[in-house]
Amino acid sequence: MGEEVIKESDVHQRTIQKIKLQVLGSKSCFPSKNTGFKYSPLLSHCMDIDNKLTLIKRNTAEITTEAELIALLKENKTPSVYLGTAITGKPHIGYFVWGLKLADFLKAGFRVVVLLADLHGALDNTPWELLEKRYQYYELVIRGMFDALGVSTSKLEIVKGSSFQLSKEYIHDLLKMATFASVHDAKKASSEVVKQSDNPKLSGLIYPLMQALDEEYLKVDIQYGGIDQRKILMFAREYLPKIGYKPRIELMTPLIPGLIGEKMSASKEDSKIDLLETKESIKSKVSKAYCPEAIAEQNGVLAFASNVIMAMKQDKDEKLMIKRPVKFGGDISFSGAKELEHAYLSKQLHPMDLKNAVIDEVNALLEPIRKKMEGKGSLIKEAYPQK
Ligand code: STL
Repeated sequence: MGEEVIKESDVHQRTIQKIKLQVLGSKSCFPSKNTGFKYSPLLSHCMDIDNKLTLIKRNTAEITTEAELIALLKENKTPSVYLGTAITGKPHIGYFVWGLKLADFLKAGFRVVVLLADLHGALDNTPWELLEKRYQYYELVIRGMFDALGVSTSKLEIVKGSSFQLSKEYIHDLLKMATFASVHDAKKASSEVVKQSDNPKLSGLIYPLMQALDEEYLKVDIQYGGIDQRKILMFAREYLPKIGYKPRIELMTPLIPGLIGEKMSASKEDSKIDLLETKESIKSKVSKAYCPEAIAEQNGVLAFASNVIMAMKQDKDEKLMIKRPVKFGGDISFSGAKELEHAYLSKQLHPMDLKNAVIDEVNALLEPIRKKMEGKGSLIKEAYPQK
């Protein structure tokens, strides 16, 4: 009775605040001022296991298993994690969600690997002749995204799938796993990730086997992916041990809705904003987006504002400023996702004002990526010839 009810998200926020205080108040951790909450390798030494766990767990949908994660953090070594993305369509702003989570892992002292899975792209119907150019495009744009996040890419390993997936050992293990995995299980595993058709190719069945092997060959403790990867991650957990390798921890974050109220997908133009979208096009797509007043479900504009914009602002101790005419309540600012969501759901913030703020924020966020791609017009044309 009378006790303050503390929500899990508040606990996370308080822990982050506590970490910031610990770190900023400690000379041994931060020799210089003005570091904000950046990704100092020293930072992880100052964090105890509880704080690391809180950071890693924030905004996750599932961890299989949390007990294994805790045990990993307790082992006194540098743990490692990887996220894979297949070279398919074009990277979009949904990638910022995993970029932020990888930044959390870096802060917690992990070795972080980003796998750019070119062969998986081909297995999922990216034309073979475009694969190399698309890979080059992905690599540049994803480096630009980490610039935008303030994460130095020197702290990450960016690995090309085909650089190790064609080794004798890997192919041997792939064939070995194929003698254990049933067609039924491989089909089920890839059903939400690989494009489906009436006459499915064999490649879609090879895809999950290779993704499982990647965990072993990248020598990581954790595979991280969106919750849409769940079946494939569970397949990896089941099948790696069958060929004598240890199962890895699988960690998933929720997907944010696209702009037209469905899953953000590379194949639906209006549902997503490319990492190289122009200012005019961002304005047009966000203006048209599904963003009903006071409703959070399927609201991609609010979801991006909460999960990406507010998360980044909060880590930098900044507020989101929204400009409004005096007749609509005047300028308003928000310190965190919860504050923003509360104002939106209680109609203190109108969709139009949220959209305008998101247009400006996304535009500013993508600027470092545009810079990175300056003078790369011919690469873009070769990677995406029809456009
Ligand atoms: C997609 C979309 C997406 C993630 C992936 C693919 C992941 C692919 C992958 C491939 C190999 C791995 C791990 C992940 O080892 O959001 O089309």
